[in-house]
Amino acid sequence: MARLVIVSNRVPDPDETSGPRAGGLAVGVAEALTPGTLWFGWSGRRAEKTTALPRCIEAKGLTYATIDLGEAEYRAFYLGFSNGTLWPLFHMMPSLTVFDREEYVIYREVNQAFAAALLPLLRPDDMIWIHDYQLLGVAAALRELGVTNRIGFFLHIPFPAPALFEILPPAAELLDNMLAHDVIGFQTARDREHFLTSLRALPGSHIAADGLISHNGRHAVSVVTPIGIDADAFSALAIRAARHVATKRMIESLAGRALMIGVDRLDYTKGLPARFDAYSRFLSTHPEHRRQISFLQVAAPSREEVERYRALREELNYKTGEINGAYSDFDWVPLRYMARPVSRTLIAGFYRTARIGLVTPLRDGMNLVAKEYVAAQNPTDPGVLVLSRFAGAAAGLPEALLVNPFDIDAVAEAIGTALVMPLDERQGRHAALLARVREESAAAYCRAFTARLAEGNSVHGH
Ligand code: GDG
Repeated sequence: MARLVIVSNRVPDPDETSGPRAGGLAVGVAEALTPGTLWFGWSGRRAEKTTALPRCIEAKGLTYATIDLGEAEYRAFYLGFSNGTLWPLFHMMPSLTVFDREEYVIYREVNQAFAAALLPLLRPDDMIWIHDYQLLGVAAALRELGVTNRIGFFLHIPFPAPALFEILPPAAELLDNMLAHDVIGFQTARDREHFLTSLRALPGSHIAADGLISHNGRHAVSVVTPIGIDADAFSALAIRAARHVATKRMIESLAGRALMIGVDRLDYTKGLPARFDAYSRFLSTHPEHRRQISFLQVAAPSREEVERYRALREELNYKTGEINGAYSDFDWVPLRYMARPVSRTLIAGFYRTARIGLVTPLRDGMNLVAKEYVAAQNPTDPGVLVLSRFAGAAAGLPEALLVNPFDIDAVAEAIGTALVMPLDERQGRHAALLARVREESAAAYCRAFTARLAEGNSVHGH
């Protein structure tokens, strides 16, 4: 068996005993980490200059190889082009997108530095699997260095509609870079279609009837391999967590009221201000339900050095004050807002306690919170998932209450519908959703992608 080499922007710290930090990638690729796997990427640390030699740590049968980013590279590559340009644009928010040519130059250089640092660790038959938007140019840089291994790429976030993608000044170069991979994976059929439509406009590229992409003498295939979770393990965690003293305290504090929960990184793509507005609309239009519900929003801060994220945090502080100021009673607080990370065990226990899971991103590659919420439910008395149509997860979870997160009234109505949904309907929807979450799992994702990557020369033999 060829060794698998995973390349991602952040490599988790193997010493972190508290489990993965807030963020979906580590949850999804965990299944691919069979003994011997090498995981390469940024340590999360900053140094004066980007390090050329990776630091290797062996832990639990895996090798973690990391480099530190220079301060200037951190600003231009990570905060700048990755999270100030690609992140908002790929989530189809052009008005939040800024472009700075110098930042892009440094993005390219950091991608080259990743490739150069990885090169000495590579063996001839390694299968390389690169992850996400920060690293679009690593494969092209590896090819420049003479690497002929199989290289795959998976995009965790949406691929934007072509009319938005073309806004990006280096759009053509990035597409060209993507074609240095043998396999290019997306979360949904829509993302792949957006990519292929953009590709059709790229001079010199050709897409055959069977989907094989040809460009400058190279071949690639595009695949749809939606990411998932280990549903049975998460469900076991939720059952254990339900017996935890903190979960019991949570249930006690509800005093018989229904819990509604949201869990997100504090990110403007997650639609939190609109979600708070929808809850406020629900409270104003459904006075009869006012004291029957408590909404807990956990929002783990991320990318705090990006100005837009700070502004979002302030906006949510303000809206929380508004809602609680207008509707609280001396013995009831409608909105509990925690702008800090909470342990994975507690989150699992809270999901299981919650009658409603509110997952309303404006745009999301997949959204694993939706799947975790489903897996955590008690099948005999399950809660209801309210899910944005614009999360990749919606494509595979049609039995959720699907909403347009921009439509505040519709989300408010869905909260009302979920709150009074009869038991048999909840059970029916949940059984169907759970079957899908178990099927579209992390293991299935890793298996499907690595199988395509391993197909090797048969792809070239088309
Ligand atoms: C990207 C794409 C795609 C959240 N808060 C806490 C916490 N979390 C955990 C959740 C979940 C994960 O973080 C978030 O995953 P998502 O998938 O919802 O979102 P992103 O981080 O934006 O992930 C996304 C994903 O990549 C995988 O491809 O689905 O579309 O944007 O597991 O439970 N975990 C803990 N404390 C928190 O406060 N412990």
